[in-house]
Amino acid sequence: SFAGHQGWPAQWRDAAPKPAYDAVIVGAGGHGLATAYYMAAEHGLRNIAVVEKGWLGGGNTGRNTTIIRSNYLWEESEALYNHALTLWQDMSQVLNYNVMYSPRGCMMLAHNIHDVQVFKRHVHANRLAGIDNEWLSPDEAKAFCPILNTSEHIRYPILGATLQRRGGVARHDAVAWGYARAASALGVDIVQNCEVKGITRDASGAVSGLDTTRGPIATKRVGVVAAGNTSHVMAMAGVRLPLESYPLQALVSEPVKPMMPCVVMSNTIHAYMSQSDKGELVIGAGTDAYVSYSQTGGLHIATHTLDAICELFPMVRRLRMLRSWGGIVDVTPDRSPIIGKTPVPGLFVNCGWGTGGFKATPGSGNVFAHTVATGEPHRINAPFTLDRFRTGRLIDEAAAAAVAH
Ligand code: FAD
Ligand code: PYC
Repeated sequence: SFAGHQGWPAQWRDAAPKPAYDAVIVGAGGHGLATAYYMAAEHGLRNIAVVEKGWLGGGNTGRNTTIIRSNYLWEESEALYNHALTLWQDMSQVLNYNVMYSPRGCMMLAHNIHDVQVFKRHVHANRLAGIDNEWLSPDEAKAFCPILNTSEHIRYPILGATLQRRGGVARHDAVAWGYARAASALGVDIVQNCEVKGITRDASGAVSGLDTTRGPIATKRVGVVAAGNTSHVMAMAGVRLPLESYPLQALVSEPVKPMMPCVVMSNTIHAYMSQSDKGELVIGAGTDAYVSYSQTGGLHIATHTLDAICELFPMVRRLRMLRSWGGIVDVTPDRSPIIGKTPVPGLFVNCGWGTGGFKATPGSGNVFAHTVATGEPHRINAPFTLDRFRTGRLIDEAAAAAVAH
């Protein structure tokens, strides 16, 4: 190439599927790749594969806006997301791959009395659990993020904000690539362009294999990590899940010099923003209002978000937008994920992360690896059962999910 980048070795083996494996993970997003990595690294399973219908990291992992935080309300979620946040701290060293984790602080804005009360409740809950989170006055919020418009005369004035200083961003592609390279080096087969079309079962009803576009694969253990497509894949085994799938959109501006020191989110007015290392402002919306598998999304959702962004950060008003895109997010009724066993022996599922699973990637992979490898949930994902929608032991994180959905 004209840049001189020639002859670089492939970072992972482009494997062809073998006829049989000890376990197969469906979906090579960050969660699936992390699962395979920890299954190999921590549980010694090497005869395993990750099968991916497209290209590795091309799903929501490559489409998300990379916000990382662990300021959730309930103890179950605090344990899960904080497990992930702990693993983010030294992920670059563990994988020997720079994932550019940047704990620059994640601020969530309150615009009405309800927001103030709910966010203060989160701050108290987090601090009781030993998780950093603090309440800022409008002036303190402006001191932390000087481009914020804290005027009392805007349509939704800022009444205060929470700040999790360990929150921040990371480079999404690098997370997928880092886990892929490390897993491949441990012997995991990563098979791209391999769509799962069927899940086969033996006479007892247990999983016996997968039908894929690259042929049948025999295996007694399958972990489905197919965000945006979970309902379809699980239906192949006759399992119905309480999921609704929505488009979620994001967009980036033309690159500018550093101007935005942290992440700012506002659930109430459906907008959030950070600045990438390239200089682009990374902006996102709430979900589209209807269920759909169209990644296009409604234009009015993006324009409404830009209205809110322009009011919150008036100095960006003349910037041009470079690109916009969408991903499909699988949302559960309590806005918490499902990570665990299913009614089908040998079939495990990790899904329902909705708008907020990127931050959980290392923790999710770590506990799901334990679940698939041992057949039993890790203590951290034990509460995140499918069964909770029958027993009523829900983990309601609708407020902490932060992005309106
Ligand atoms: P994916 O990366 O989507 O991986 C699933 C894979 O399964 C895909 O590659 C897909 O091709 C594959 N697959 C599906 N069906 C099959 C099949 N039949 N056979 C084989 N393979 C199959 N979260 C945050 O924490 N912070 C954010 O700032 C954030 N921003 C977001 C912004 C947007 C616009 C979107 C769309 C999402 C955002 N999220 C965010 C959510 C986050 O992206 C997801 O929760 C997370 O990336 C899910 O990871 P995953 O590895 O499970 O899914
Ligand atoms: O979960 O923090 C989040 C998030 C931000 C943008 C989309 N999801």
